[in-house]
Amino acid sequence: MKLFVYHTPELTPTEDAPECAIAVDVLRATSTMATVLAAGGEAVQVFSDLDQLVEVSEKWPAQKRLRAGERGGAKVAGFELGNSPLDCTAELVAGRRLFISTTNGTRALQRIQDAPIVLAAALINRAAVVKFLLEKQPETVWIVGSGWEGSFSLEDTVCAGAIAHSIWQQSNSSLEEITGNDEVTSAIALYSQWQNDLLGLFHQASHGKRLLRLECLEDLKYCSQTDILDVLPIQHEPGVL
Ligand code: 3SL
Repeated sequence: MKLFVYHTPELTPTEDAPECAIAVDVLRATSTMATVLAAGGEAVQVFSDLDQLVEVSEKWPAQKRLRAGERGGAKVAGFELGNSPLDCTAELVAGRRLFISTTNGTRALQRIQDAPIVLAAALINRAAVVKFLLEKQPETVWIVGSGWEGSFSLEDTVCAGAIAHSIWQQSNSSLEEITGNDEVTSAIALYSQWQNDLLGLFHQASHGKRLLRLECLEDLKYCSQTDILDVLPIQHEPGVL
C-alpha cells in the first residue's frame, strides 16, 4: 500500500486515480459525517451547491431528512443544522438522511468521488479507517485534506499523519515502503509532535481560531479526540456515504 497526502483537493493529480481516496475535514465536515453515521443516520449526501441540496432533499420525505449547511462557519439560514457534530444526537439523526453542504469538506469529497473506494475520515474515526485499509490493502491511497479555500490546514494534515502513522505502526512495512510523497513524511512528523496535544494544535490553526471566534470551543474539543467512533463512512454512490 502506497500512501499519498494532498493538502487540498486542488493539489490532487488530475490524470492518475487511486484505488482508494479519503477526504479529511477534521474541522468539521468529516467529523460531523462520522458522528451522524455512528448515531444511526441513514446516509450522508454531500452537495457543493445549496440550491441543488434543497432541490434534491425536497424529494425526500420530510421526517426522514435533515438539512445541514455552513458558510464561513455559520449555519445556513432555514436549515435544521449547521456543521456542529455536537448537534447530531442519535435522537435527532437516527434513521434520517443528512443532506449537507460545507465550505471545503464537501468539495474535497466531490473531487475524489470517482475513485473506486471513497472514505471520509477524521481523528474521531481514524482507527476504523485504518482497520479498513489494513484489511483491504488498496494499492494506492490518497488522503486529501480539505484545507481552507485552497490553502493548507494544520488539522487535516495532522489527521492525515495520524492515519499514516497508524498504518506504518501496524503493518509490516517500512516508512519508505508506505510513503508515496513527501507530504506523508511531513504529516507523520506533525502528528508525532502534537499527538498528545491535538487540542493545543487546533488552537494554533487558523480555522481553529476562526471557530473559537464563533464560540465553538466544544466542537474543537470533540474533534480533537482520537479513535472514539467505530464508524467507516464509505461512499455507496457518488456523493452518498
Ligand atoms: O469548510 C468546511 O467544510 C467546514 O467544515 C468548515 S466549518 O468548520 O463548518 O466552519
